[in-house]
Amino acid sequence: AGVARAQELKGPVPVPAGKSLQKGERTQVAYDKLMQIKALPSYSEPDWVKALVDQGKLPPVKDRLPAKPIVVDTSSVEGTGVYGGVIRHVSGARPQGWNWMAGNILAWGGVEEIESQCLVRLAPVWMLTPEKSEPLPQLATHWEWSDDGHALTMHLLEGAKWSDGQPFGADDVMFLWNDNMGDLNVPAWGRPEAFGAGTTLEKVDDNTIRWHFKEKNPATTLYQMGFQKLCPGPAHILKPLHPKYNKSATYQSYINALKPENTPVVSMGPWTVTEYKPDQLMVMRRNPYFYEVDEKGNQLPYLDEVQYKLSTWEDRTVQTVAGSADYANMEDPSIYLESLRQAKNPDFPDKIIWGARALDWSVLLNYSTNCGVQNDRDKAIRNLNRTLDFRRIITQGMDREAIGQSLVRGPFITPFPGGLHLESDFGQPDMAVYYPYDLAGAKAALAKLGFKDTDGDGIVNWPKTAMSGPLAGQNLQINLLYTTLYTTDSNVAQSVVSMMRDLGVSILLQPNSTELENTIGTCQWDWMVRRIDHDAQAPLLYLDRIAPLAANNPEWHHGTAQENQNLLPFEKQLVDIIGQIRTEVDPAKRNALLRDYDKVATENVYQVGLVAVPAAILINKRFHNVPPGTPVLAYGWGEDASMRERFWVAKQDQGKVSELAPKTLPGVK
Ligand code: BQZ
Ligand code: CA
Repeated sequence: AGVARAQELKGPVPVPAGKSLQKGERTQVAYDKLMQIKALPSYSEPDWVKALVDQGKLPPVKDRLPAKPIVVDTSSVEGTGVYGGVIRHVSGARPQGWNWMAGNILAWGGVEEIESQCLVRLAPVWMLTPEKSEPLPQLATHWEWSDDGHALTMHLLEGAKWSDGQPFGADDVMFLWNDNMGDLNVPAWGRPEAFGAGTTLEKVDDNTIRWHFKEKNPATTLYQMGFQKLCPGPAHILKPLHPKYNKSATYQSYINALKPENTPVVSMGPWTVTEYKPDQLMVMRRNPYFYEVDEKGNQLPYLDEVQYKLSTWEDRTVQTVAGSADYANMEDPSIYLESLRQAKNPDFPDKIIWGARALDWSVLLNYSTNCGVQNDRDKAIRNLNRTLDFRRIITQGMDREAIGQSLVRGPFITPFPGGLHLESDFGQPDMAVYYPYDLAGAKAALAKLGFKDTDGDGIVNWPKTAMSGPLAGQNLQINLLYTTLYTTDSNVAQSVVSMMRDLGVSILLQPNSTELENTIGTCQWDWMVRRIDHDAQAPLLYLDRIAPLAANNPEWHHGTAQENQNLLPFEKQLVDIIGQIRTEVDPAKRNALLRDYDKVATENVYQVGLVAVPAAILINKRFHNVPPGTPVLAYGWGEDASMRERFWVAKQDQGKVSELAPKTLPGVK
């Protein structure tokens, strides 16, 4: 209703369509073929690992594997691999520590997807055939709903072990749920409220857990049980360090309990970090207890080592193009043209797999009225951010075509109206309400809101009314937080400054060179440039991040431990739509509801979307089993969507890159 108010402004128009860059075949495999849970007659491992077994340094492979391992299909790619070889990654982030249950950042770039394994696996869902496109097994192998639709029983990988040989089981999951997610002093990635009000988790036995839901058939809950929410860490190590169980521990000591230099990291993943050199590199070696095998019983992974060079995100693309690294999500538009020019060279080292426009850059406006409000200035800015007419003005003051062309010329970038991604499984061009660039209208509407340049310096001044608080009469100046870890974020922030200046709004840049998550958690920011990517591409996995279901989300509207968010009327509508999605068993109806969500979110300019950008996977040609058509971002990032544990390198190519820690295993001396 309120949406029609800003009469000065042009009304919605269709979003300009983009040309698709995707081409080539796309892997398709049936759910029950991709992964099976079953015992095989015999198991194999690399010869040098077998030698360690023979020397008595490690139990035999069949005793290291679960009773029924996850048998992964290789026939839908190139087939059975050979052991050996290395993949070299680059990350622009740095590990904060290894306590992922307590929200530590491990280094991104696919590190978390190796170290933290979750109840279900989502990233490879993109390759499933449509008859059964659902979360895949990971630490939970199978599950069943009760007849009344209120309970979900999950069976865990029986007999699976952590990389230090200690048993994995229900206690690990219970510790995550009760003492991390359920403890507001721990900045966990997920909160119990996001699983529906009143949801509880019960340990049935060491290998079985049972969820109890107040709602009937919350089918989409399974999508919340994967990366990065339901990924237990080793309770046998962390429980004794948690303040609830250790009187001399504090929350701070618990959160930082596993320092980056504490290696080897204890993990359930295919490899684990065995060496860390700050600002230089991390080495990961194969985990001898990893729970997957191929159809022939060869324990995975095929590659013995993963290296992470610690550099910048842009350098990831540059090094992969140059052949000194092996994998990049090419996501920095300013170097697309140069990379594509080099790709014409016959010696170009990589395959290029283009994906959908799955990345976006947006400006988030802080809506929080209790979190991080330190004074009356903050209060006035938050209230302004919460005013729809103001958000319309800001969004229509953004020239998205110009921002896109300034990042990279050509057909790559399209305007992004905010909300969810149009190029996604559920997306349709007309689902978004898109308010076009209209500088004159935006200026007029700003004046009508009472903001006029009373002192002739080109910046509008706050009206002398109660809404302005201590800012009455001052220039309208807003702080804009952005990360300097990505060049694109810096470039976008610069564009926002100049466009807002044309509108008469002064922007004070707040560059941040650590992880934005830290500042987001404090709520001490006005506006922020943000790449939202996965939440908008695969919202089913992140329902808790796109509307205020719990106090810790969305990033731009937090509550506090004491007080929930003050929801705007349209946010209540969004929460309501998400409630319907949670219990909708029909995927087609779920998609329709996601489109309803998008309409409400964009009509109300929930965030100021700017540009939608396609990305490409660059991967060195020496790897086999890279699934054709792997998306950079769908149900997870390309690193996990491509299933690295199945990658292999032919013997004659293995010498091209040497291992840094040959023939070593984490924790085995
Ligand atoms: C991909 C990804 C894998 C996080 C991160 C980073 C964080 C966000 C996001 C991407 C990086 C890479 O993205 O840019 O290509 O390798 O790691 O985890 O942007 O700042 O908070 O959500 O995934
Ligand atoms: Ca002024």
